Amino acid sequence: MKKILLIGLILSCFVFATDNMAEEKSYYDIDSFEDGNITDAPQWWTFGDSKQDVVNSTIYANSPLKKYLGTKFLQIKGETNDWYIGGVGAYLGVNAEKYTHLKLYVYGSGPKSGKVTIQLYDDDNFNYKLEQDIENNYEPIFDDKFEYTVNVIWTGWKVLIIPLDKFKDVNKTVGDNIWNPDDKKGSGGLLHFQMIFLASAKTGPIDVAIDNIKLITINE
Ligand SMILES: [Ca+2]
Ligand SMILES: [Ca+2]
Ligand SMILES: [Ca+2]
Ligand SMILES: [Ca+2]
Repeated sequence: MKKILLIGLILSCFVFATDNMAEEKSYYDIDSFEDGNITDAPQWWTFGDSKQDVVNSTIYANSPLKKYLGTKFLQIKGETNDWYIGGVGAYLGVNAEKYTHLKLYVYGSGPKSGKVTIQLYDDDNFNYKLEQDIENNYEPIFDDKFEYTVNVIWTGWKVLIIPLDKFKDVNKTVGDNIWNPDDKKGSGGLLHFQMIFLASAKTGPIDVAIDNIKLITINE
């Protein structure tokens, strides 16, 4: 009797543990900016002339999505006379095979808020590194680069859920041209996550904000 009870207990612990694990592993947090800076967890690098600040979300106290922003989010501003403004990127090195969508909150300040090109780089030569050609705009030498552009034309916060299969390989002569961010053969999976900030016209500003960047799994 004691033995049966013990087995029952072990079984229920196991079910509980696997349940918990399934929930925890159904998404991967890239950043929610709650730590108040972009130089830690993850350590974002920045480039170009865009100005990005972690801002207190109380300024959007009236937004229906405010409660999901936590206390802070990333605000992006800047301007250009030739489309490109700047960007941010982070090293992830994560096996992202099981994720199906990128989910993020994007704030728009009207029909000409700007554009965000999101870039994903997967490791195709199995070394956890993105080798870049510094003579050629830091393009990858061995690994794939996938892109998806969000044209921010709305006002207020919006939740975007972008299927990863909407990202297009943009370097057909480099990598294997397949989205395969797994850990097979020692691959580092999804190496870099980058966002490039652009104006909505050749000359103009960007005025957007971003929060709660996650990879998620949606079972269809
Ligand atoms: Ca936040
Ligand atoms: Ca590599
Ligand atoms: Ca490629
Ligand atoms: Ca690939």
